[in-house]
Amino acid sequence: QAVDAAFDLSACVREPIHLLGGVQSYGTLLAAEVASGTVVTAADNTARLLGVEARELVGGPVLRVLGAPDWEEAVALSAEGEGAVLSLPVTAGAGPSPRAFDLSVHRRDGLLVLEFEPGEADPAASRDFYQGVRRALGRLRSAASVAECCATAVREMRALTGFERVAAYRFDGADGPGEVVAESVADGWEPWLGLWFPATDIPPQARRLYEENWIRVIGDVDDATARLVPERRADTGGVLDLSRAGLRTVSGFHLEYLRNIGVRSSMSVSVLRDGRLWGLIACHGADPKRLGPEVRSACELFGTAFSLHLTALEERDRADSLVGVGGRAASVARLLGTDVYDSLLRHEAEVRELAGADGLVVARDGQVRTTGPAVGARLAGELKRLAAGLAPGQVWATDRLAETLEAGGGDASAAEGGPSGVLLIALERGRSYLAWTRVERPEPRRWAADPDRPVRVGPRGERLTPRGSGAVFRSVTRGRSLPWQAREEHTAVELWRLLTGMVLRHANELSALNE
Ligand code: BLA
Repeated sequence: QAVDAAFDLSACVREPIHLLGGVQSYGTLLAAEVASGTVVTAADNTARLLGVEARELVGGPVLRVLGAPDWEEAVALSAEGEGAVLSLPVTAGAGPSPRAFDLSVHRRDGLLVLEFEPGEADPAASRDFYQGVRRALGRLRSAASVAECCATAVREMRALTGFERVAAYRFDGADGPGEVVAESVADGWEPWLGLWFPATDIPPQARRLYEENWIRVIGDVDDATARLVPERRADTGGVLDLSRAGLRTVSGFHLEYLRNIGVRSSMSVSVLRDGRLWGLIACHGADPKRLGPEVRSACELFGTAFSLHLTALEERDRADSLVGVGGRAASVARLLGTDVYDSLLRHEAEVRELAGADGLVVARDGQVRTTGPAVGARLAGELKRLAAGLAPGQVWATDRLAETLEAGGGDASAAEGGPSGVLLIALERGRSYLAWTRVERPEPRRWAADPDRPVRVGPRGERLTPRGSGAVFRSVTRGRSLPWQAREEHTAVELWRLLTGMVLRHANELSALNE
């Protein structure tokens, strides 16, 4: 029987997942000094795969298990730069029967990291796979909308890899929760489309790592990790950084997570927008699964193509939405008189409608006039402070005012009872601003787990609560308005430009009269 207690989620956030000191045991790893070829660290399963015990390899020459030409090629390939992972087929191992391996190499902390994976026996299979990737890329390119692009990506990725579930998972904010926005799933697996998952499912250090390294494969959640020997380098005392290693062992929390949802193997590929993590293509297998370096790098390439196409489609939608913005802003500006601040309020319905807002705030020299949702004195103070940090014509927008104020060190309680969304534009520097406001729009969400209790503590320690549609938990997200679109932000800038022009013209006319 579960004894419910608070679990310290900060343990997840602090776990150094790039320094876990082990690799997945279907392959093995050596790290050697580049100049001398002396082995500094080896995984404790080298005896099985390379024919020599790890502790015998450490301190000796890497040439004991790898031919000199292969070692030289590995050194040359990895000279591209720290981090780049390249692979080559080799025959390696001591003793009478060396074996074929796919060797992946990269440099880290002055060492050459060598990862050996038992080689692909069938070259025809890898040729077919290459054809498959080309076809998948072609289909991706012809997707005409963001939704179609996501649907194509999951379908093609599943066909290529044979995973039972492939989901496009999109984050709401860099460290926020996320939603399954597209899915391709085998018969008999519960559908996850539209489900939200708690932010804690993927802690921040994992998200940062996934921005750097775009793919990870977990071949078998029940694998006994091969530990690195020695665990700490004799010279530096540090643990080998496995951020770029394809065989990197993963967090025990995450392995339990996968077991909890009945998954035996997994792969995820980063989806990036402007260098930041937009989301992941997450894949689950019912059985252990090995994907060699060639297949991994093809999946990574596919992920990159998906990221780029998605960005291009979003940019195109954004550009389309900006058509006509200038004209609409101009027709409203024509209504306004030279008494700009008064006439903005006289025509408040038209001005408000420009940005699809529920209210307006017009402020100048401490005089604040409002329509729509209430803006109290404290909120007006916060808005004034924010506007003072902007150059004239610069916009600031949020669809979650309290949260944004709090994150910026402001007074979140100032937002209570007022608008949830604000689109603010500075007019005269430090003197005046115009803001559009929106009311809260509560958003119902279906969660795959209780976001307030992702982990429970029972008699045998903490356990991740199961995920999935069997555990659906409903919530309503509060404190948000409809998000502001690029079109609306652009409209605000256009209006500012027109107002500035009007004021300048008027000033010129006045000075002409006075001459
Ligand atoms: C990692 N969590 C991950 C990863 C995914 C998820 C995709 C990347 C690793 C992989 O490819 O398997 C979560 N998987 C999901 C989600 C979906 C999915 C949301 O398919 C939805 C479609 N996880 C927890 C808690 C902790 C935690 C409470 O739920 C901490 C106690 C940790 N998750 C955790 C860690 C990693 C992780 C540490 C990093 C694993 C690693 O790369 O080493």
